[in-house]
Parts: sequence; structure tokens; C-alpha cells
Amino acid sequence: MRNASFDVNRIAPSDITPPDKFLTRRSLLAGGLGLAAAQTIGGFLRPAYGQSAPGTALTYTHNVEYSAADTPNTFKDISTYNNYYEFGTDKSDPAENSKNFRTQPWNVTVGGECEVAGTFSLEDILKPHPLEERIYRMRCVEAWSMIVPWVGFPLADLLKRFKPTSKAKYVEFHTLLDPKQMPGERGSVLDWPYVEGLRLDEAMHPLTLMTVGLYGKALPNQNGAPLRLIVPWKYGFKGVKAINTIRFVERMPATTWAKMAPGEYGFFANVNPAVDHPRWSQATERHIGGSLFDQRRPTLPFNGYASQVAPLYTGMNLKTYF
Ligand SMILES: Nc1nc2c(c(=O)[nH]1)N[C@H]1C(S)=C(S)[C@@H](COP(=O)(O)O)O[C@H]1N2
Ligand SMILES: [Mo]
Repeated sequence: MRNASFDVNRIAPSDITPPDKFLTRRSLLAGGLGLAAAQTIGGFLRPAYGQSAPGTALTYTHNVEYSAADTPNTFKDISTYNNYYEFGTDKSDPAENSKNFRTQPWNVTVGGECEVAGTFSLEDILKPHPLEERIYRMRCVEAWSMIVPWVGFPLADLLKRFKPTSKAKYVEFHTLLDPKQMPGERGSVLDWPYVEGLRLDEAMHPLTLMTVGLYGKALPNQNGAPLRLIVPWKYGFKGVKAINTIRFVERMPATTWAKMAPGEYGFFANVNPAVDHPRWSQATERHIGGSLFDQRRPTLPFNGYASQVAPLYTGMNLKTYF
């Protein structure tokens, strides 16, 4: 069931406003910063980015406050060195095997402990949110790292619209379950669908990004099109791809990697040089980037975001809650 207050977002401003007024009204909605829904180019209306095929140019503003000063990795590195077990376990598999993955139409089902639940089209989910580019450090638990210019919007802005109840303590995300399209899901390398979760305060942190693009364009399939999570102070596996379910829950969700190997992958998964993976050290990382930059660097606590996020974990033993 759709909730009436949410339903308002289903109506494109263009449906109710003449096109010439549309730009002004939309700029107002977007706070004059970016254009969330569509853009007129030479008199043509660019499709809402919810309908954008991978590679379509997006309209966004660059967020200086939340961007790292580091030089981003190349688009090639970012889009050919991937973890996405639905499309194979080798780093080069996702780019190879996700070419025909269909991301349109796309629906997201929202439920659990919230007042506004239902199944919404991707356009509904994305429409009111102006997009920002943020250059984030990313760190995989396998001890490699990259710098990525993501495009998205704060997850908090989206979650608030569903009005989580006081029972909602965590939020859970699922990847699409579609073994016909995702060859990895025909095997049992992981328990499908891929499930991830955050404590609600982590989910609401302004650094947590609902991500739709990369290098200014709609996400390539291998990077999680059409909608994936980025939580820059946590290991990359928290960044669930191709999200089609969001659930507000009372108890800590059973997440894919923690279920698969609870001694190796914790729910919190905060980047922590002091807590080793049982099979390797997390004290340093290998920065991907060709011969010149492919070198080891010390791992930073919370991946360099400690000043912003350490207060979320005050009083918690981060060796127990890894
Ligand atoms: N659905 C799904 N999401 C996933 C994964 C996966 O296998 N399946 N791998 C995770 C891991 S381990 C990492 S490091 C990041 C990699 O994201 P990237 O390929 O965009 O760099 O995606 C995460 N999200
Ligand atoms: Mo990872």
C-alpha cells in the first residue's frame, strides 16, 4: 500500500507545471543547487535519472565538505576491478558478466518498522533528491583501497520519508534475487540474496550515501546499478549493490558475510588497522592504481573518517564489535 503523503512524489513536476515554469520550480525544490529530476537540453527533457541507463550523464553538484583531497582512481580501475559475487568471484568477472543486466524498470520494496511502506519505482525513490558528487576513500577487507568519485544523496534524506517507528533500530538492504540474470546466484558461494545492514544512527549519518553514479554518470552495472550503498568508514562489503529491498528492523540483521564466516566478517565492519582479519593483517593497504601508485599505505582508523564517525561508537569495544 502506498501512503498518500509519499504518493505526491510520484507526480513529476512536469505533469502539473508548464515546461517553462518547470525549471524555476524545480530549481526551488532543489534549493537552487542541483536539478534532481530532469534537465532541459536544447529544448529536450533529459530523462529522470531513475530511468537513466548506465553511462548516462547526471546533473549534480560537487560536495567539497564531504570530499577527500586524494586523486581519484581511473574510471577503468573502478569499473574493472570489482567485487560482485552475483556476477562471479574474480575481480574482472563483474564487468564481463553484467553487460546485459537489466536495471529498468526497477522497484524498491520498503517495509518493516516504518509508517510509510510499499513498493516504489526507482523514479519515486530518487526524484526529490538533488545529487552530489563526493570523492570517497574505499577500503576492501581484502586490504586494497581506491579513491572513487561517487554521485548520490544522503541515505538519511531517503529513510526519513518512510517515517521509521521507535522500534526501528537497524535498517536492512537486499540485492535483487534473480538467478536468470545473475549467474552467481545459481551457485552457493554465498547465501542469496546478498543482505547488508546498518544501525539506524549509522544509516542516518551524513556520510552514508545512496549512490546512483560514478564519475558523473549513471552507475555501470558492475558497480551496483541502479542503486547501491556507500559507507566510506566501513569495509567495502557494507556497500550492497543493486538494492531492491529496504527494511527497518528491531534486531541486528543477519548479514551475508557475517553469516558466511562470523569470525572473519563482523556486522560493524569499521575499517580498523588494530583488528586483523584472521587470515591477514589490516594494518596496511595496497592502493590500486598501476605500477606508480600500486603501493602499500598504512590503514587509517575508520578509513580516515574518524573525526566524523568515531562518536557513533563511544563506549563500544571495537575488538568485540568488529
Ligand atoms: N550485491 C553485492 N554487493 C556487494 C558485493 C557483492 O558481492 N554483492 N561485494 C561487496 C564488496 S566485498 C566490495 S569491496 C564492494 C565493491 O564495490 P565496487 O566494485 O563498486 O568497488 O561491493 C560490495 N557490494
Ligand atoms: Mo570487499
